[in-house]
Amino acid sequence: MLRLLIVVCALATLAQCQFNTNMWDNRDTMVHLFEWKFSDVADECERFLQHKGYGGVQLSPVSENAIVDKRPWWERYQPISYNFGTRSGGESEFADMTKRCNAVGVRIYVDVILNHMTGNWGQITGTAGSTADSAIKSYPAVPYSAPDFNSDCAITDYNNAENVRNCELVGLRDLHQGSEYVRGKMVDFLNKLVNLGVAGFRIDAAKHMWPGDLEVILGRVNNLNTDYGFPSGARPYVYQEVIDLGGEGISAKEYTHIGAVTEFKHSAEIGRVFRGKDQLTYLNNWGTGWGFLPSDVAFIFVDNHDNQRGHGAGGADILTYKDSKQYKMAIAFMLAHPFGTTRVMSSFAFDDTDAGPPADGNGNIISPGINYDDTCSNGWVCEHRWRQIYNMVGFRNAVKGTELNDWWSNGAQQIAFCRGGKGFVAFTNGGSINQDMQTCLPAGTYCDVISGGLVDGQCTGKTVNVGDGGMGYVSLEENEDDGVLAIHVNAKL
Ligand code: AAO
Repeated sequence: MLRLLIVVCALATLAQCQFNTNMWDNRDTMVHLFEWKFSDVADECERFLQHKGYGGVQLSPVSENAIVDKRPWWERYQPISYNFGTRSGGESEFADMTKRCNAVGVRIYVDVILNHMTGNWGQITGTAGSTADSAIKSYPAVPYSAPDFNSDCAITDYNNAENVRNCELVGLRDLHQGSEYVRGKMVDFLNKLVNLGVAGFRIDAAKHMWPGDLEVILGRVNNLNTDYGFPSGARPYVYQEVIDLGGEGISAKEYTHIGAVTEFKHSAEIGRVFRGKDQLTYLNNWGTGWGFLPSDVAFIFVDNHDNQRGHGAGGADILTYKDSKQYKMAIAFMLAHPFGTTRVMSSFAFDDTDAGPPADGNGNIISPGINYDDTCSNGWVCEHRWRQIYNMVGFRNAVKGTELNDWWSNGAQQIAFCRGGKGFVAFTNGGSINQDMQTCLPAGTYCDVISGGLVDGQCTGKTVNVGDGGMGYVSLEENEDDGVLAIHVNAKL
């Protein structure tokens, strides 16, 4: 399907070719380093992400935001200008990061806020020193003034597309993307990022903008900067945040011709299933069979920075680092399955759902510390450094380009499947598996990358002996730390 899209793109205008993630061929997954500083992201690309096969990083918003009392994480979703200068760093740190990450094959994706500016707080100051009078919608550092905005009606009816797109989301000053002047400012901002080496954008609150306006704005953005290793003519990857769990006036499908779209049904359903509220056996038609968007436009995740803390959509079934066994199983399934473009969440620990990232007394973000066993300290959870998660990123890379085959299930809470002749995975969410199974792999001994991993040629976890014909004895006990076993061609002894 992606190949078809590329052909269609080649025939159509360049503006429509925003579906390719621009990752290196042997990589497939991005990680959201939520609230990380640019200098820490750069270090992480070099010391960890490249070695584990991560293909990219999603940053928190990079444009200057209003400073909000007590420094909640969500202040970053209130832009006051398009200048650099947030708690993650300024332009020089950003430029150093894109240079260093691209050099080791890790792409950078920026979360851009085009829908709105700040809430109505009256006179405000931003993280890079700009000031604004949000009461009269005056943002001199762009500059924007009242005529650049829609009226101050509130979003009250998600069944009414006009209300959702022309009114204010939680009181945030709502920009009018139909205006040529406003479009120009946005294109300049996006081009500044492209020039500095980014590979694409998350479009925040895309649902609250008219698809026709977004199409024009994104269509005017330059091709990616070849100085950072992108082929000439490459378009920025675009994934639009459109929450569509069904039953509202706006559908995700209105945006799929522009780029990929966040598939929140995936997040909601995978949480429900791995919490045991559904049977794994029903995952046999995972994807469009569950009402999701087509694979090539579906941008998927188990949790995101909103729904891990009760914002956004998905409700109480969303799995997070707080339910670690089920969470790791859901992520393993997402990464083992061919469906969608995947993102792994990397969080800071929180109890208070408003709390910002680990910071010192002056509000400066504290860097994650790195422990001897690869995990993080200083309040950072670093799910992307959990062995079961990064090893499944490696699994996804190893099986890239294959389909799912040889589906097996016990008719209830146990499943297994192959990815071509390159990988095999088994799951149990109830009962033990102890039997011969078709792994589809060439004969040999394989290291289970969940209970351990291949370290200096030695397997630190369980092994599976595969005989001629692909059969191997699989043992996965109900009471093991993780309800998953995964083997692949790059972890053969
Ligand atoms: C903050 C304060 C506000 C204050 C405001 C202005 O919290 O009290 O009024 O500042 O000063 C983030 C935070 C917000 C924060 C904002 C600005 O989450 O709390 O407001 O920064 O600082 C909608 C949007 C979606 C949005 C999501 C949070 O459609 O775009 O709300 N996500 C993005 C970002 C997010 C950010 C913003 C947008 C703003 O990811 O971090 O906000 O830049 C329904 C609709 C959804 C809607 C939800 C929540 O969902 O379908 O479109 O999301 O409601 O309002 C079931 C349904 C599901 C439904 C859900 C919740 O699951 O199936 O459809 O229930 O009812």
